[in-house]
Amino acid sequence: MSDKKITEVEKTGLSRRGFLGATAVTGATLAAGAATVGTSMMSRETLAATDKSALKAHVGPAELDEYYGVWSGGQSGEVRIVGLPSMRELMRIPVFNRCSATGWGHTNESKAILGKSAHLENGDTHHPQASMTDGRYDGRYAFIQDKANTRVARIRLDVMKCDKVTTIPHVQAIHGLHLQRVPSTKLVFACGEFIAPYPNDGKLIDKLDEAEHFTMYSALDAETMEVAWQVIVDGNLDNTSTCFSGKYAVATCYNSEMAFDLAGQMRNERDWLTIFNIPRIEEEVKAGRFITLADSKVPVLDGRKKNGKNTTFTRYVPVPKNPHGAHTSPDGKYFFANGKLSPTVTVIAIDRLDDLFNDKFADEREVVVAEPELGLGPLHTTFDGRGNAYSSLFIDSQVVKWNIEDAIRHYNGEDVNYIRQKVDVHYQPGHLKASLAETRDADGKWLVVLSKFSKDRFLPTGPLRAENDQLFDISGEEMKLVHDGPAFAEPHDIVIIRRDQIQTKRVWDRDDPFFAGALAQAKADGVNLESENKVIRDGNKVRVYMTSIAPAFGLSEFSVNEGDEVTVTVTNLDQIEDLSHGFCVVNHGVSMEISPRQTSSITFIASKPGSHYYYCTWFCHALHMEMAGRMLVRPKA
Ligand code: CUK
Ligand code: CUA
Ligand code: CA
Repeated sequence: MSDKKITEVEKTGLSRRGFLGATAVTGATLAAGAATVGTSMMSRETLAATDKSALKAHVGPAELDEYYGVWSGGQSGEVRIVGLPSMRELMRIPVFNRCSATGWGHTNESKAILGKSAHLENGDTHHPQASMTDGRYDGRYAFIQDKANTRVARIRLDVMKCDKVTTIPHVQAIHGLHLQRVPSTKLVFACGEFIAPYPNDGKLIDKLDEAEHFTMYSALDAETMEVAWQVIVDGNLDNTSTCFSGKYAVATCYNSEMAFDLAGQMRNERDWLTIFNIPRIEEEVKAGRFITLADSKVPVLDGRKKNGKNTTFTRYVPVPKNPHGAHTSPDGKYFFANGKLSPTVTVIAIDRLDDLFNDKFADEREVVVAEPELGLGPLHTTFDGRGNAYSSLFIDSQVVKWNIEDAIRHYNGEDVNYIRQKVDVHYQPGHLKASLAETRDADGKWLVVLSKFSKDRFLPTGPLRAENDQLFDISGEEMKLVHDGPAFAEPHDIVIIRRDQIQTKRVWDRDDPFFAGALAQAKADGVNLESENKVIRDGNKVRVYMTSIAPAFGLSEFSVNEGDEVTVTVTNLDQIEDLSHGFCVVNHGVSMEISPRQTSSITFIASKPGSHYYYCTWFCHALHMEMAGRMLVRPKA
């Protein structure tokens, strides 16, 4: 923390610590924080001290990383796979976006997965999570939400492709996402962030005060990806986390005011952490004590307080105003609500929640066991598995390492210092995540801090800049910065998985469900994809089947008529690992990936008479340039 930054904050007339306590804080305060970035630089001494850690983080050419990082891609709509500790980007997985390389959003396979939301071409991914069995990664799936278009998607980790997309009904903007960790990931939880009227049909648009407004917490079945149930809540829902027993889920609420303007959302001194009792919710659903809303069959429970009285399955624990991150320590003992506008993080003992739900406490705050003051703008917290927590301080541009048990002792009146270290990050950190910190295996080796501003850390690229994903070695007493990693818009959160916990396929299985539609169509057309190249006409629909073996497509030309709807299905017969082909028709906006043993298909209109080349886009062979053919389009008579 440089002197200049302190001065900047003081200029706003507020003391540095605790200044967000009693007064209504406007967005200008957060903006003041942003204005101070770029003033703290690492000293030469600090850099020297990091040398040893940097050596540990060095992954040489041809060496493999220890971890897979699953990165959200923010408003890019994608998910990225990054190796740790090298921080090398290994793959991009298109999910809600469109992908020129793979044809995601254009191929028939991806359109079938995107389903009824296939016409929406953007997404906003924040919170990746990976499936677990007994609180440990089981390598099956990753899940990701879409704030932009209210969806949740699943990614198969064996092929690193999205295979399911579900639009969540009745709510707007899925933000927080987490999942059951124990006994295994049966449910995925999703927070509808914004409070919206129901029904939202516009009939009350001129007198919205008369409309009922709410949002909901949704649970999806991890296998079918159908919505299992929804719970209407008081206030809104921001971030969510779950315990290690499968019983409780929590979500932060920053808009207990249910306001629609900035000042209104900051009116209350305290908002709350909403707690969901999953077995009790399932009991209600099983007993048929639910409603359905007009346009869906999803069971809906009303989890709102009625006349100050709680339901059996929800509780609202007051926490300082406008909390943000919701997290769980890997020992399964505590939930954490990050203060954002308060310099505190609230620690809640999970072993007190049974008593809370059985109404043993006069005050819901009795589940709070610590509320350490950490610094300005605590957004998120992660863990090293050794009893320490690491919280990002957005406004201070720092990460603070603190000891959980010491914070509890301090809350109980003991004179102990729970802060272990503060380190500058560059700049304005959001999420941070330690290796395996979402699981029982939290190993306290590496910490990634996703900074929102990179400013002077990289060559400037015009007004739009990269974010800065920083890697720290946290294996010792002190956090040591070892790497700055530029990232395009905009990683919000990541999970870090040990490499042996994910087994990926080297080539596709020929009967993979990812391209089941194309296999079924070929079967109906009597085409053997392993050997045949065929053009089948079906009215004005033409289905072109061809193989690809480097460096040639099975067909060097095919003929269609102007206006035909053409479906090209390409099967890559190459068995060699890493030998992907592509299929692109020039001037038709048609392009797709066909990896080893994969079948891919794409449908388009042959709208232009003439001779049009198609060619392979992946450089697959010395004669890759020659891997091309022609689509001959006869003009309408
Ligand atoms: S949010 Cu982005 S920094 Cu969407 Cu988890 Cu906190
Ligand atoms: Cu096939 Cu390039
Ligand atoms: Ca609020």
